Amino acid sequence: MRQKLENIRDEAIENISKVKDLDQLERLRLKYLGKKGELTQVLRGMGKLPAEDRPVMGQLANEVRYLIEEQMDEHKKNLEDKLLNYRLKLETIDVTVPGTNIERGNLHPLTSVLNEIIDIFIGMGFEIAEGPEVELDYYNFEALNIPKSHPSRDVQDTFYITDEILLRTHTSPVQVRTMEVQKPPIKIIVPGRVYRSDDVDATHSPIFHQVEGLVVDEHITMADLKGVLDVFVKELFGERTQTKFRPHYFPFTEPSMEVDATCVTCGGEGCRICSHTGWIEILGAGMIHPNVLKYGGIDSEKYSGFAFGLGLDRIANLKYGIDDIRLLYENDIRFLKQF
Ligand code: 2NM
Repeated sequence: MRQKLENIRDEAIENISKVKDLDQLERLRLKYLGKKGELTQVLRGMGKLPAEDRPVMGQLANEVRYLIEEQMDEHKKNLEDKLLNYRLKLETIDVTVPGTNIERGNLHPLTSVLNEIIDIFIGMGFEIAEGPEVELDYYNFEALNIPKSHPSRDVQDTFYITDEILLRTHTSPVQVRTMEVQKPPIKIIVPGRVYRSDDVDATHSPIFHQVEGLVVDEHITMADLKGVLDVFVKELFGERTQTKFRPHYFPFTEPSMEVDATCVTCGGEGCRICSHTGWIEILGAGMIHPNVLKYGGIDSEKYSGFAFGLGLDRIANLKYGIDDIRLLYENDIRFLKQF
């Protein structure tokens, strides 16, 4: 029996030292120390020994058991340490590695300028109105007092879809639609995309953007028009900017005028941008023609109003020093990133 115990002890120690993982170790534990394990079997056979041999063998068996357990515990701890170190190494994060740059986008220059313009008019109590880009001839021309023979109705300028349907050439039809459904006081601006059949060059694009405004109430005069537009121009281009109102003609306003501002580039000294005049044309405006008020269902005896319009693309180009409208539509990221 002593020989058996010593064999088990030596074999177990030898096997334990070769174990590579915790599963293997557990299998060895069962092999020697489990219910049907080799050492357990030997202990069971202890009863067949002569009584005087039992204490010695019992002690030896306990020593072997203790030794095997000790070896296993120690080996287990080694394996666990190795596993932990391996995991820690795998999960190492080098916080000094440079991060990847996330590029930040920016608004299109047309969007930035439109946002600025909207803020200015919101500050003066205006609301934003919008309407369809595919429009009826009636709203685009007829209701704006533009007679059938007027040059701006020429098929050369307008994209017609049918005889009665077209792509709007300005945002004014939205003003008429608003008058139809809203009683004065009306105080709106209408930003939007408009279409004209122009050949593309540095200053023309068949698609461009307008912001138009409309104010209708009792006792509205040209003083209101001048006041609102002067404040607008000063807020957009700077407090020192001056305005000049020049007589003009539009079919939908009477009287009509164009509004110039002192040149944003030279401050009025005269430069290439303002063709050495010191002035730059910014807006068209006028007192709404009584016929247009009537088309909008508004009593022109009781109410009066003014309207104005500007080309957003031109204003954006002036503000940002862009010299070609085509750049606004090419979506070249190298260009757009600059604003
Ligand atoms: C302009 C210039 C002057 C204008 C007029 C109207 C309406 F619908 F009330 F008659 N809307 N927009 C207007 C007036 C537009 O753009 C250069």
